[in-house]
Amino acid sequence: MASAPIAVVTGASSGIGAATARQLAAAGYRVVLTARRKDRLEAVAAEINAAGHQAMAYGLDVTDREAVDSFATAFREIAVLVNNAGGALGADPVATSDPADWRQMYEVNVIGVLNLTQALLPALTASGDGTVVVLSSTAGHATYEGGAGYVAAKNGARVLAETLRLEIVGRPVRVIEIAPGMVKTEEFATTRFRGDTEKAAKVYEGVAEPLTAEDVAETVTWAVTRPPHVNIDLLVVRPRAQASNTKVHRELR
Ligand code: 8X3
Repeated sequence: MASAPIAVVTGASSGIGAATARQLAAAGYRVVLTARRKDRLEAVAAEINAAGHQAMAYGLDVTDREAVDSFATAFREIAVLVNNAGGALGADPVATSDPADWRQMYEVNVIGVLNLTQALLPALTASGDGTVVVLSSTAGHATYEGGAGYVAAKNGARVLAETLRLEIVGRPVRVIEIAPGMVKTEEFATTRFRGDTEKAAKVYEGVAEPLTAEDVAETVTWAVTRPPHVNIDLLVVRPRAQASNTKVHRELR
């Protein structure tokens, strides 16, 4: 019996990455979960295996090119790469934001995607039907006050996906961009505000139903499981309460 195709998911220790790993495993992929925090990663992988699916954990920092290259040598063929690792740091205006935050956001949201995609492209091609997913953001499509550093980085991720699709047309590899809007995960806003849970809570204040990590994982899994000739170029997904990055319906008392 042929073994199940491999799906690599970055940033898989929590949130959208963990939910995507769970759903791709349930869809029949052997999932390789990567993230920096090996203990959390192993817990998610163990949970997937306990459910009767196939998962393994690999501690990896997507910004460490040497580590990424060495990770890539373990695979001859990979069916799916989900570039999910990323995030925002700070929400300060251009006039006062910290260049170090901008650099770090560029490193993880853009160079991280570049590192994994470059390193795994040969194995994705060798699979005969490879898929690269880039989890960008609605921030990669329109700006908002206090968002410039993150918006610039997510625009970088979007441009990487669009350009790669042009450059590899004719090869058996799809490039899919999924751009989520407001998603309430354990960590996104808390990381952005450096542990300030009050500020983080404000992001979702009064919003009836922000998207969940599972909602986004479903869109990723749906896009990935279309027949190989169907390329979902871009899928923008927001909660019903969010009409644009800056037009959010809040029910405040
Ligand atoms: C997250 C969406 O609106 O916080 O990628 O930039 S937003």
